[in-house]
Amino acid sequence: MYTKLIALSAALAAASTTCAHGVISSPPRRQPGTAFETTCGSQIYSQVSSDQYGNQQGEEQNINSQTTAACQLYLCKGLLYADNESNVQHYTAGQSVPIQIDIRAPHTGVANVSIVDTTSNKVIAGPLYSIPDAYSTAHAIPANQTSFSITIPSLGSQCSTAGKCVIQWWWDARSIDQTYMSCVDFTQ
Ligand SMILES: *[C@@H]1O[C@H](CO)[C@@H](O)[C@H](O)[C@H]1NC(C)=O
Ligand SMILES: *[C@@H]1O[C@H](CO)[C@@H](O)[C@H](O)[C@H]1NC(C)=O
Ligand SMILES: CC(=O)N[C@H]1CO[C@H](CO)[C@@H](O)[C@@H]1O
Repeated sequence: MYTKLIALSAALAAASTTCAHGVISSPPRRQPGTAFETTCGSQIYSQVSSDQYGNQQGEEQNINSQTTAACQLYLCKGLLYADNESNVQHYTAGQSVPIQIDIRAPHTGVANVSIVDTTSNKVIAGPLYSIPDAYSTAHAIPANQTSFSITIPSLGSQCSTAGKCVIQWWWDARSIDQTYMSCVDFTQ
């Protein structure tokens, strides 16, 4: 009986650490698919497919011999354009793009939204929106942390090829070492 209780509380603790936390809910975000599975391994793929709200550090725990050098967990949590070719938005310079964030479990941190070049994993514009006291557990989350707009800058020809650029939402909760990313593929 005692052993059963311990097993149950361990299972509940595991559930509460894996059940969480945040994604872009609109525009359509990068989704897991077979290219991601091949690149990062079936364990990371299963984890992200069953819960897209989880953090990058959680994925790291499932790195194994199937995880290739091309798996970049610090870029869109490893999700790939190859799985999202029919999922690309087109934005013009100066366009205002509404962003919706869905938070399942808050953790106080900082968050921002930037344009990232996926070939170099470098921010090429931004932050376009910054949230210094993000998704706090200390007070109600202000509406402008989950619903806001960004203005797409002029990017020249840098983002003319699909797959090259993403809008990346980044949320970092240092106090608990959890980092969340969610990406929208787009061209300009
Ligand atoms: C966004 O926030 C992260 C985490 O604090 C930080 O590392 C990154 O430099 C920020 N991005 C920009 C473009 O400032
Ligand atoms: C969000 O709204 C709060 C007031 O609720 C304001 O203090 C803050 O500056 C706003 N943040 C941004 C990024 O506009
Ligand atoms: C959500 C979504 O649109 N996913 C698409 C990503 O791209 C692949 C490959 O083109 C499609 O099969 C998915 O439907």
